[in-house]
Amino acid sequence: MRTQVGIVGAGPAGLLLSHLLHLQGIDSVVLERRSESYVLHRVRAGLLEQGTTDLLREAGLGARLDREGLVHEGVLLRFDRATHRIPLTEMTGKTVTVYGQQEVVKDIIAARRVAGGKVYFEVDDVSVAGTSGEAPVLRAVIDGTPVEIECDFVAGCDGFHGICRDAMPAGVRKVFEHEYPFAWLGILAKVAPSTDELIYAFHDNGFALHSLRSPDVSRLYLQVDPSESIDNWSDERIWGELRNRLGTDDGWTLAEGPIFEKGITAMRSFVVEPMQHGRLFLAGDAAHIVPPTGAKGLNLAAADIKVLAEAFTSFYSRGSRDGLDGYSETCLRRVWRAQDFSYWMTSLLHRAPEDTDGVLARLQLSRLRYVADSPAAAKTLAENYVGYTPA
Ligand code: RFL
Ligand code: PHB
Repeated sequence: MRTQVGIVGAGPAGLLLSHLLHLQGIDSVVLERRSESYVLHRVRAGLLEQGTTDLLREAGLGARLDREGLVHEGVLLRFDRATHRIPLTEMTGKTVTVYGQQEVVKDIIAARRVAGGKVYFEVDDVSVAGTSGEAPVLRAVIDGTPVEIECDFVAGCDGFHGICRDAMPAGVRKVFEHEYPFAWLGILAKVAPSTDELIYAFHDNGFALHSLRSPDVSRLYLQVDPSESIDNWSDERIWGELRNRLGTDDGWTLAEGPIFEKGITAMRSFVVEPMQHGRLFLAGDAAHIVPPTGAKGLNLAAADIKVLAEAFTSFYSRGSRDGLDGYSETCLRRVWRAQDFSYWMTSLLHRAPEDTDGVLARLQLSRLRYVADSPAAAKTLAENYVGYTPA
């Protein structure tokens, strides 16, 4: 087999890249380890920046997004049992949209099918070779048959646990990593959201987030210890803790319903530099992980892919290597901005286990009051939350 761009991973990054390349007449092959059903049902992100929804729309992927996506013009901070609204759109002119990551993935897979795109699921033993030279090769086992795919370029879109990052020579890559002393317990529940806008709550027992997926599905999260087992969290305990951490003095109540999905996710910040070597380009979670508090992971993946698709387009249409050569530097500026914002949001809202004398909690409360009171401080949160493109 031969293709122009060999893509490892059919998450949002890999699928979007293959779709954008197709629109420019560039051939690609996507190799995915998991089944199509697994990829379609993996519950993850939910909040899309305007830059991401604009990109999806421009790529012809906006029809269902425009019908079903919930457009938000503000976000709520809750602390001291009161609510404070940050008017995102008033402050930045931009909106954010609630639309589940698996819906984005579903829309792109459908578009790839219509176009006869080559997306292979349940592919085993993917390996990458020759990316330092002129003729990279992807090897894999498809339907029990070993295959070799000659490529002009390889895009490593295989997430945090993928194999492409390690295909970069060890002497070339540098990893930056920070682990947090907490994790998120996330649920999906069949109940109408008790809020129109996302609520980020700071509480003595820890952080809580009320998000949503649709008019009748709520998505909620609780800060827990990273060693926690989901078996210790009955539905009653989860709702009790959510009621407690999200509680207010103004009569607001949290509607409860059947929980149909729950899981615990560790939190880390991770960046590999550079994001490219030779003919190998890393994008999305393969190159960087952010803690979910800033809702940046999927949006960063989409931003990488926009830059990479444009770089391949100018290479194939005009023979220019400038975009490809500048890929890592362009992406890393946005990645580090998002890392800083995600770290800041995480530190603002989570209870630190080491804070035994309450000094940190008092500093956090002071910072939260400042963000709620000062338009300058609120605007800093707002312009990063809706997606900031560094100069
Ligand atoms: P993915 O989605 O992990 O896809 C990588 C794909 O590569 C496949 N793969 C392989 N295929 C072949 N051979 C191999 N050896 C392979 N190894 C791996 C995998 O099976 C997979 O299909 O990475 P991608 O495409 O870079 O997308 C990144 C996003 O998924 C991620 O950043 C977001 O989900 C992060 N995130 C959020 N991001 C947001 O922008 N907004 C949010 O509100 C938000 N909330 C979240 C989140 C992530 C969460 N979790 C569970 C980590 C909330 C949570 C709880
Ligand atoms: C989600 O809806 O899953 C979500 C929203 C905002 C975040 C993280 C996750 O910051």
